[in-house]
Amino acid sequence: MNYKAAQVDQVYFPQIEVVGDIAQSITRLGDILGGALEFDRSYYMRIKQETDLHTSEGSDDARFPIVPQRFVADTRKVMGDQDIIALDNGIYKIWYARNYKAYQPNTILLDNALATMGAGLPSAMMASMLYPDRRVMAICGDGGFMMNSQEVETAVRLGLNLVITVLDDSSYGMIRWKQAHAGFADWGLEFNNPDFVQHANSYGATGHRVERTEDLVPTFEKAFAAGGVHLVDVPVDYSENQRVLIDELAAKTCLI
Ligand SMILES: Cc1ncc(C[n+]2csc(CCOP(=O)(O)OP(=O)(O)O)c2C)c(N)n1
Repeated sequence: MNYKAAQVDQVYFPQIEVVGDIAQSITRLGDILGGALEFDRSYYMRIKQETDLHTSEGSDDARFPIVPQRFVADTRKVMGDQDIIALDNGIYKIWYARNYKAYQPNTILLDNALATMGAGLPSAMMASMLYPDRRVMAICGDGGFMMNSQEVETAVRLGLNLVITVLDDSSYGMIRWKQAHAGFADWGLEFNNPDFVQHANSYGATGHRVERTEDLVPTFEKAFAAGGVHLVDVPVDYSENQRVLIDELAAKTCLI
């Protein structure tokens, strides 16, 4: 249901489409069903409260390496309503989609269909060129960042203001999660990284490594205040993937 007709493709093919104003369309559908869709505000408010409570769990978790609930919450703290995050593709994308509230349109950039790794940094660079007065942060996994890391040179050469967050688990976390979900052994998805601080510095950017969870917000603030291109290497602990994105989800939905 939307103002525009869907762009049908291989992975997005709605079977029934209603093109038009969502509120009016729902009201008219409700009329056809004899008022069965009557709007009960308190019911939806309760769902919203429960969702907010659920997604705020762990946002102050002090563990190091940093758990997803905490790094998403800390990102939200340093980004204003109009500021833009551009996500690459990895398991953190699911955590940002669940936990990061958008207050303005087009302030979370992510590509869901092809989900190409390596796209996060270039899309952040374009956002920074189009909106030089806003804070822009690229958020990448270590695997995805290394697929296009040479673009740090372009960002520095163009004089962009940009923070690149590299979520560092020395592995293809998303595929580890899928492997676990499919009941396979944890196999073949770990790798070694370069020293990201030196890597960034060698391009003329400024590298930072977060060594304590409480340093994440101040490091982001320092980087945005200084201007220019900054890379923040953030060690992450993805052990919550199993509990929240596999066990809890299965228990709550019976869908997976
Ligand atoms: C170009 C490309 N190759 C492979 C994939 C499949 N894929 C999706 S997520 C992922 C792992 C991402 O790892 P990383 O960037 O380190 O992020 P993490 O999941 O660890 O947070 C892979 C291999 C893809 N989406 N795009």
